[in-house]
Parts: sequence; structure tokens; C-alpha cells
Amino acid sequence: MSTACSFVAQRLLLPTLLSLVLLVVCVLSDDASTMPTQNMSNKERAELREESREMFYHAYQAYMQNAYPADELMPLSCKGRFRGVTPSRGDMDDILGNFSMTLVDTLDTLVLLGDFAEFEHAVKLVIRDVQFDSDIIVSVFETNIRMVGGLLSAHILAEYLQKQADVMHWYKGEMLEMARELGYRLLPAFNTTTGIPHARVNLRLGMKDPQLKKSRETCTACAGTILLEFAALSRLTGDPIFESRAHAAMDALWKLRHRGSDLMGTVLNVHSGDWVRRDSGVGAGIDSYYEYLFKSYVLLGDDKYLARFNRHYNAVMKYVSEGPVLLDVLMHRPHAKSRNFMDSLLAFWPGLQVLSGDLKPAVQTHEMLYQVMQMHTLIPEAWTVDFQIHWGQHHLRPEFIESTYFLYRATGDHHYLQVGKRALKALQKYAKVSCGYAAVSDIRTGKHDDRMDSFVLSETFKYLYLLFSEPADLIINVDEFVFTTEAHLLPLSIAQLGNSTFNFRQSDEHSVLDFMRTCPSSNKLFPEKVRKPLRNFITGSCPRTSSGKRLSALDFQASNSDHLRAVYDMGITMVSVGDRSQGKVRLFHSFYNAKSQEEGEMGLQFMQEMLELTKMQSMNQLAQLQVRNSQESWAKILLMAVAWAADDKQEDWLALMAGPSHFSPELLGDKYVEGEIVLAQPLRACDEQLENASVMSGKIVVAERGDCTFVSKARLAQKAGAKALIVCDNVSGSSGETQPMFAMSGDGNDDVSIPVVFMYSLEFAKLSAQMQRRPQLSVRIMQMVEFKRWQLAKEAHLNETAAAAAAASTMPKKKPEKEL
Ligand code: DMJ
Repeated sequence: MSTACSFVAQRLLLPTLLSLVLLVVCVLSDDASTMPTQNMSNKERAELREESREMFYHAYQAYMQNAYPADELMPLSCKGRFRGVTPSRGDMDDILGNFSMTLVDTLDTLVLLGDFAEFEHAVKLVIRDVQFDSDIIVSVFETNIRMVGGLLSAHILAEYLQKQADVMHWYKGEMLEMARELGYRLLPAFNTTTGIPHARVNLRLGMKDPQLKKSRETCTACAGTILLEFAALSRLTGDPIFESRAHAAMDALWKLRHRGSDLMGTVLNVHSGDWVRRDSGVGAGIDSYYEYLFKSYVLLGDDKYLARFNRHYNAVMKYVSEGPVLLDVLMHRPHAKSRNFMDSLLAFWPGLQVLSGDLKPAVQTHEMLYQVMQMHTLIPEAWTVDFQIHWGQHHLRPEFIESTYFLYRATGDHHYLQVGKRALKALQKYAKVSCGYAAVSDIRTGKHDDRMDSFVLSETFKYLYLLFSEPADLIINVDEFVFTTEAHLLPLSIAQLGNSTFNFRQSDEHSVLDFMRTCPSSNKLFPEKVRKPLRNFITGSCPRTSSGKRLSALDFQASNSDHLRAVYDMGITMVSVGDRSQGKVRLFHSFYNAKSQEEGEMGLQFMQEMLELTKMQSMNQLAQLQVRNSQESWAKILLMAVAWAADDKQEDWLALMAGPSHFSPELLGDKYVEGEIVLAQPLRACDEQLENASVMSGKIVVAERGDCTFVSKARLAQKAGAKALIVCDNVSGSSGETQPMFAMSGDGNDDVSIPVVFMYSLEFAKLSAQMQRRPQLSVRIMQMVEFKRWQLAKEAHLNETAAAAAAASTMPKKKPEKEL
């Protein structure tokens, strides 16, 4: 039986539907043996497994020798990070509770590595040294996933080893008691009107800490990533309070979903249940909420969590996912993208998709992530839709390796071993320092950051080690466990322990149809076949004229001299028409002018493609600007035009490209706004009151980007009575010709009722030049496609008139074979 098959066999204990889905994965993996990926030899795989082990020990020993009992190692200073002692990093430090977090988080990795002696030693240290009665405010979410999860998993494995390996007989459940105590210290956070826990709690004072008086906001993932640990805690201790609080929080969250879109926002008010941030994606702020819905079903067998997961999953696949790309939308306006970048936390998503049985999109998104990695060597903390670095940090996060591991287990495709090898080698080269592994503060410079988060030991190295291990290499059968979001192991047998809050009922929310939608739809799916078309997803759209390859009209760039030569060789002549500055050309093709018969035919094909392209552009294609460098239509925004009449007769119009915003009304169809243009004073338009507010009524205001949000500029212009707002870029030399256009994000509120568009500097410079020449210049803001349609209609009319005139002429004419 293949690896993936044994993975499935373990899951046969689970409710039938889940088993069925994973069985599909099993069938697929059998077929995967024919795939072309370079296989990795057993020898190399074993070497990489040992290298992962060494990486773990290099980091672990650095921590133990230089930082313990601190929560974290600072790998550049080579000392411990203590809360209240080490200079504060602000909110980020809420993760630290002076409870030796890295050691607790790492315990179960020691067991997976088969190092029972060190595990036993570490457990003794934890029991001896770790205490929780501190006047410290900690994050409920982080304390739960790292500390409660770490203690529970270590407890479970200690008992497992007692039975299986005949060791640690002195252990009497001390870590379970510690987990219970810590659980009690987190409980005051759950005393809210909604039952959704506060984000932070004081370990000693609960919510009575005066600093927590104003506590209101939490993130969806923060509140929705409790149930696995709390259910295990209740079932192991017999105290139902934890599980019932966690179920209540999940129920309350579920009620907050948008009833139209089935999406969730990312930040909410724990008392009122109002959404504070309505952005909805699968990355930061929401990631593990989805993970815990699905895994709660797997661990506890409660169908309602599967049904909820499926509802959200379908919504995510409908609105957030576009091919391999995942971009945030607004939960209440799901067709509007709210961000133009992706963050590294979303890299866990393909792993979750594998578990839920939806393999094809998992392969696709993983391939996109792999290309981001290949492009930048390390995956940045965030990257834009055109795969440029948005946030340059690299925190040694596990998510991409985690997904690589799950994809390998499900498919058996050695490609994933090669991916893992590349990730491992990058960490060795760019993150290894003499005292552990250091995060990178900017992958463009390679500069290190003085931090090594506990998840590096609990997750990153664990998943690397698991990826390169055969099941026979492992002391425990991981298929009998669920991995928490911090990669702690909770046994599937927990479901059998029962719980007073637990009910194995057939939920009315459950729908087989919902479930079926998550199954892979094809009977045979080869990951390689899915990946291959995406291989050049990031880089492949640059025009290439490799010898023998025909230049297609789609790839053609008039500014590329190779392209111009290729086109010429194909027998195509270009003739400028009209005003040269507008760059309009007319193409003529003649076999006679082609370099060879073959190139002549290529030229004909090129012309046909050009015709198709022009037709498409003049139709709907222009309605949505395909973001530069993409091959699929996954990242589109409505391209806007700022247009004006070039002459007094209003016959000739010029237009410049502009980007829309997510917070202002769309100009649908051929709707437009037109008005005299006026510059805001001050130009940044961030002050309470605009100096020239009195002259703005009914006009189109221009404000410069910077100092405050786009939406606050819009509110100010709107308040002054403006008809529309144009925001011009503050970076000189920027242009929509060289940069991807984007839609300006808002703050989730719907109060802006005037159209707002964005212009890059070079485009705006042209408009500005016009404004200087014609102080009362009036402009029209509309969809670019509508502007083009309007121009085409005018041109068609002119051509008809010219054709009629030509027909009337008797002069014989030599026509080009094809004209565009
Ligand atoms: C981990 O602490 C957990 O995986 C969590 O769910 C989110 N991310 C970090 C690692 O990136």
C-alpha cells in the first residue's frame, strides 16, 4: 500500500464520507507513479531527513544552552527573550508569558525524532520550572495553541511512551494538570456578551487588569482556534467547561457569517458581535478558524463542523480563490477585492484542502507558492498580485512546508520532496546562524532579525522531518493523530472518550451536496498535469522570441526591438497613423515581404490573432485589466479612464488610465461623471477642513496620495460637495504602463458615495499639463472599456464615410492582402 493509502486506511475510522474523499486521493496516488518528476532516491531522502534533524538540534541546543528558561531565543544576541526584561516589541510580545514557551512548544517534536531521553529531561524541566501565576497579559490564542496544545500533546505522548516504550514510569499526568491550570487562567476571557473570547487576558488577574478594561476587538482566527485544545482538555480531565466554552465561541462566530456570501471578516467586537474589519480571505486573521472547523469535525466527529466548513469553503472557492491565487474580498461585497497582495500565512490552505479531499486546487495554489519561493528564494511575508515583494520579512514560518508535506502524503509525487529540499537548503543558506536560525528582516537584503519563534521548532522543522521520513522511520503512527494549528498531536481516539457537550447527531446543517462539492471532480488527477500549465505562471508571460517559437500577437510588444524584427520578417509592415504621440499603428501583411514561406504563414496567423485581440479588446476584454504578467484571468480590476476633449469641438478625446476603489460606487455601463477639475488645498487632503472647500461643489477634486488613507481623502472631498475624486500618486515616475493597476482599499464602511479613482504619476503629469494649459478643464471619469467603445463607434462611423468616398473613386488601387 502506498503512503497515501495507509494515510487513508487510518481515516476509515472516521465517518464514511470523509473516508470516501480520502480514498479518492489514494487512487490518485497509485496513478502518480508514472509521473515525470525526478524521483528522489531513498538515500537522498534519508540524508535530508537527517539534515532536518540536525537543523532541529542546532536550533534546540542554541535555545537550551543560551535562552532557557526564556520564552524564546534571540539568535543574534544569543540570549533569551524575557517578557518585561528584554526591550518590548509592543503587541507582538503578548505571545510571551515567561513560561518557557519554546521548550513547551517543542516537546512533542522530540518524541517524533525518537529522542526519548531528551523528551524525558525536558518534561522534567517543564514540570520543575514552568509556572503561570504571573501578572502578565498574554494572547489567548497564542497561549492556547502553543502552551495548552504543547502541554496536552506532551502529556499524551508521555503516556503513550509509558505503554509503548516502557519509559517515564514516574510520570503521573503533571503536564495535563498544568494544561488544566493554564486553561482556567484563560477562561475569564470568555466572559463576553457573545461568548466569543477576548483577545488577551492577564494570567493572574483575568480580565480585572485595568489595561484590559477597553478590550473589545479580536480576530476571527484568534477566537476560532480554541476548540481542538479545549475539547482535548475537557475530555482528558473530565471537566466539560473548556469544551463547552469553545463550542459556544464557535457557534457565536458561525452566526456572524454574512448570510449572503457565507464569508467571515477578520476582526470583530466581542461584545456587540459587530465586524470591525470585513476583509475576508484565508490568510492572516482568519486562517486557523477554517482549519479548526474542519479538524474539529475530524477529531470530534461532529457533523455540524463539517457542514459549516463546507459552507465557508464553497464561499472561499467562489469569491476568494481565482485559479491558484487567493485574494481578500469584502464579506458583504464579495465581488470586490479588498487587497492586492497575499500573505504567507495562507500557505497552509493547500494542506487543508488536501485533508478535505480537494486535491486539484491544492496542487495549483501550492505551485503558485512554489513559484513565489523560486522567484524570491524565501517566501516573503506578503507579495503582490504580480508576485513582487509586499512585506519583505521571512519569519521561518512552517505553512508552505506543512502544505508540501500533506501534498506529498496524499500524492506520493516526488516533486514535493524536491520542493522540500529546496526549502530546506534555503533555510540553511539564509537563516542559519551560529546561535540557531534567525528570521530574515528583508529577503531583498538578507539582513537577519533577532528572533526565532517557537513555531520554528514545533512546526517548521517538524514538518521538514516528517516530509523526509518514511512511516517506518517514525516511532508513532501520525495517521492516528490530528495536527493542531501549531502541529501538536492530538489522538483521534479522543472522540471515543466522550463528553457531556458532545453529540454525534446528524445535523440539519449537513448537506451531502455541500460535501460533494469539495471532492476532486476528475476521476484521475495527476498533480504534474495540474502543475505544468502553471509552471510559468509568474515568469512565463514575458515575451520570448526563442528561435523556432512563433511570436504571438498576445506576446507582442511594440517597444521590443526583437519583436519588431520578427514581425518584419513575417512580412508585416507597420505604418503610424494620426498623431504619432498616440502611438496608433496600422499593420499590413504581405507574403511577398516575408523572409520565407513559413514566416509568411506565421505573419498571417499573427494578423488573425491581432484581429481577434482587437475585437476582444474592443469588447469586454478592456473592461477588466488583466494584471501584468499573468497568464490567466485571475486578477482583474475594472480599468477606469480620465478623459477630456482635446479640441473645442469635442471631436477628439484623450484618455488616461486610472484605477478604481473598493469603497466608492462603481460607474456601471456607460455611466460617467463629468466636471471641472480642481486641486485640493492642501493637496494631500488629510486636514479636517480643506482651504478651498467652498469652490469644490460639483467639481472633480484632485488630491495627492499619502499622509492619510484613500478613504479619508474621499470623505473630505465628499463633505466639500465634490462630484468625484482623483487621487494622484506621490511616487514620481510611477506609471500604469510599468506597474500593475490596483483598486484602492477602504476601511470596510460604505459611506462614500462619489466615484474615486487613482492615477499614477506619469499619467497624472499629462493631465496636469492640460490643466495648466486650460485652467477650466473639464474631465470625464468612466470605464476605460466604455471610453474605447465610444471611440471605436466614432471611428467606425468615420471609416464608413471614407469607404463610401473610396468606392466612389474610379482609381484602381493595389490593396494590401490584409489590413488591420
Ligand atoms: C503558528 O503559530 C501557527 O501555525 C498559527 O496558526 C499561525 N501561524 C504560526 C506560524 O506561522
